[in-house]
Parts: sequence; structure tokens; C-alpha cells
Amino acid sequence: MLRLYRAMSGEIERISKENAELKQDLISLMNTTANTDILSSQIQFLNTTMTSALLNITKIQTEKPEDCKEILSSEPNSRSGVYTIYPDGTKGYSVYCDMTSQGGGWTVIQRRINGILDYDKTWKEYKDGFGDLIGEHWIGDGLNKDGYGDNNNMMFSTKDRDNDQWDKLCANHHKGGWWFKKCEYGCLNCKYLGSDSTWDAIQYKSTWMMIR
Ligand SMILES: [Ca+2]
Repeated sequence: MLRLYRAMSGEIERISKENAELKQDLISLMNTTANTDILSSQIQFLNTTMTSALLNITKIQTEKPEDCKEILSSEPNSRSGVYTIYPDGTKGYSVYCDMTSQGGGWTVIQRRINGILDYDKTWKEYKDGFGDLIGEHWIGDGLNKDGYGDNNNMMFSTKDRDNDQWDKLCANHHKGGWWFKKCEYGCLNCKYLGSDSTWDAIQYKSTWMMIR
């Protein structure tokens, strides 16, 4: 915001200065001779200056993309990778953007590739985010626009915060934080147990969660 303000105020200062100079020129012109050719070229110059200033302001404003979709819209050739987004318009967050799957522009909120990262984390860790953006990771809240409360209208539970409807703790049972109700299927953060699985729930080794 400060950067935007500085850039805009710099632009405004420059225009004001040019306007003042122009005014001075016009006054001296009027004081000497009514040279319409010079006047019209001055007006044209002012128009060009204004147009380019407006373009610059627009460019500065779009330098703070809200999400990956906006990045792809302004730069259609953007590749998948780590970008800074500004979900609330001020604070920047690093995220991985998937620019190819189904039209691209996806902000990745969770990514599991090979099970190397432990998802059995605390509430605070889920809130802050963990892992490596170019590898397995979970981004913290504040980025997840849907928040932590919209899977069967359940609140998010972790090993240290029980918001589920089971008499025990689903997050402990499945070794991962999720919007558990009574430990139902489909937990994408739960531990992958491979062929050793004794859980009745479906296990996932490789998953992506993305929003657009
Ligand atoms: Ca419980």
C-alpha cells in the first residue's frame, strides 16, 4: 500500500510539475503572441502525458494481484510457480500458482506428492501454514477464502483442537487436520498408510487442493 501510495504520489507530483510548467509556457505565450501551432502542440503534449500517467497508475494497481487467477489474466504466459498474492489488497503471501491445469490460474492451498511431509500438525501450524511451496505444503488461513468451516458445515479439527462430533478425536485417529464430522471419508490431509492401512477410510497419497 505504501509502495502504491508512493508511486501514485510521485506520478501526481510529476503531473503537477508539468502542469505548472505548461501554465507558465501558456502565460508567456499569451503575453507575447498567440501562436496557435505551439498552443495546440502543448495541448497535445498534455494529453499524452495524462494518458501515460493514467496507464502507469493502472499498471501499479494491478501489481497487487488478489490471487493466481488475476496474475494469469494480466500475464497470460505466466508459468506455474511461486508468486506473491494480496488476498486483502495489502498483505502479500507467497503461494504456488498452477497456471496449466484446466485453464490455469489456480491458487494451491494443499499439495501432497509422495507423503514425505507430516500433516499431523497443531492448530497453530495449520493456521500459519507449513511445508515447502514448491513441494508438499499447506498454506495458512487468511489465504483460504472459504475459511476453515465449510465441509459439511464442520469446523476444522487438529490433534490439539477437537471440533468434530466423534466422542474421540478424528485428527488423532487419522493423523491429520481436517473438517471432520465423525471421521468420514475423504480427508486429504490424513496419513497415507499404503497397503498397511487398517483404516476403513480411503487414503490418498497424492493430492492437490486449489481455489480459483
Ligand atoms: Ca471429538
